Amino acid sequence: MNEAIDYQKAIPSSKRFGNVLAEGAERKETLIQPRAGVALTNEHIKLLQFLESEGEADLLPTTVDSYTRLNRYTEAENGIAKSIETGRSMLNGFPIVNHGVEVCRSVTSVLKKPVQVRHGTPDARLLTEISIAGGFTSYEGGGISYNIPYSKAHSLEKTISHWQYTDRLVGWYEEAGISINREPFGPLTGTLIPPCISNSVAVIESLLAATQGVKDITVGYGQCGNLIQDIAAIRALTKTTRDHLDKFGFNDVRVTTVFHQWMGGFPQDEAKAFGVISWGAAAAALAKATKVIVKTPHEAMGVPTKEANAAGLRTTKQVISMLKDQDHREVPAVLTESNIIEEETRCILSKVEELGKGDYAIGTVAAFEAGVLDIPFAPSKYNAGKVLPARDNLGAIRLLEMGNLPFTPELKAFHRTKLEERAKQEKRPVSFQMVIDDVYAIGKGFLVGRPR
Ligand code: 8ZB
Repeated sequence: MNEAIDYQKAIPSSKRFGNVLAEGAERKETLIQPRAGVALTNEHIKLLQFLESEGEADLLPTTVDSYTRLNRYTEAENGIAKSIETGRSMLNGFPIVNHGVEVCRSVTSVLKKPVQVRHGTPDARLLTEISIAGGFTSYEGGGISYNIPYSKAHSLEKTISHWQYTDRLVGWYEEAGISINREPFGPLTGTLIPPCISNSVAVIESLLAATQGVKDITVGYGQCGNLIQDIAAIRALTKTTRDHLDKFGFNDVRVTTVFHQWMGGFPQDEAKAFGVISWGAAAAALAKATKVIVKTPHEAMGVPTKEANAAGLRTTKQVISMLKDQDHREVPAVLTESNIIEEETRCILSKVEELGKGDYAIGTVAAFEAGVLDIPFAPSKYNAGKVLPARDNLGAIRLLEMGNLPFTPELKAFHRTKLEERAKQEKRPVSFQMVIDDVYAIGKGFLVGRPR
């Protein structure tokens, strides 16, 4: 620990993730960040340097491979060996645990920009230890957001406890004077998630992190596609997170936001994919998100080449720079939508708090059991799976099945009315077919999945 603390202390301020975010927020400038990771160290360094120079990235990632995410280190080792043998990456990310602390330092130290670990690991305790000692200054994930959308059989009690370990480790660094940025994974399953559900999870994970001593949190949200709803969601997310942290005495915790460009199915045509990317860039800029996570024209195909990755970044940079002087957060329609999201989120969070008798960790487990928290399309057997979303007539995401979400009768009626408007327009009843049509719509070139 002491050696790692000394190593972190020597990292210049311009390369500390939290500082760069805070400076961007101060300038009201949306920063851009890609996803990227390959198996071998030299290739990974070249990839990140390319995204820095040719992609104009403000912030860098190291995306971890799927074996490491599942703690399958022997298979990760075989992946490294096969990559050396074949001369191409046989893993879908950089296996941080197998490479170890010194190799991680050789990556993080050679770059100009701050680097964050991005993954999807239910039990990330060892990965966190190695990552922070390895010089990364930001770390993604949380006990809910890296469990329920990612896994079938990990219990929430266990993953919340595993992530309390990660957050406590970050808290320990904080107490030694080193700030490590933490980012709960906002988009969850990335499939038609209503903002109130992702915002609720983001607030809970922020509270759980702050409880363990985390001081710098970036809360996230995945683009829905309706501009008003997207800006409102980021506005509500900022407000609700701040309010809840303050309520529990965490006034000294810094909050920034991340907007994820469309996380659902993409068109295969690269030109059309750039259209989707641009629309996400516009929404992020108009919402004044602190940073935007950028997609690539290869999204429908798989892990992108470095050229495709840089192209997504430059497309985004162009739109962001053009919109930097426009701020749509106080537009009347945005305020109306933001108030609805805030009210829905309040309903969910106060029920979680009640179920946990003031303890959000206990409340979260009880809330998932009761379906008070319910993430659409999640694979986990600990998720009720009763909630079904669909788009309204303007493409905003509403709820067709509300399961056991603790909404007021007025909120329930609001969702029903919105979907009835669409049903009338399409001359078909509100039904599961709408859900299916919406899941595939963007890949086919539309936002709302209308009947042909
Ligand atoms: C939950 C995040 C999914 C997104 C991208 C996927 C998808 C995963 C890599 C990557 C570049 C990688 N992703 N692994 N992008 N390099 N090694 O994360 O394409 O967009």
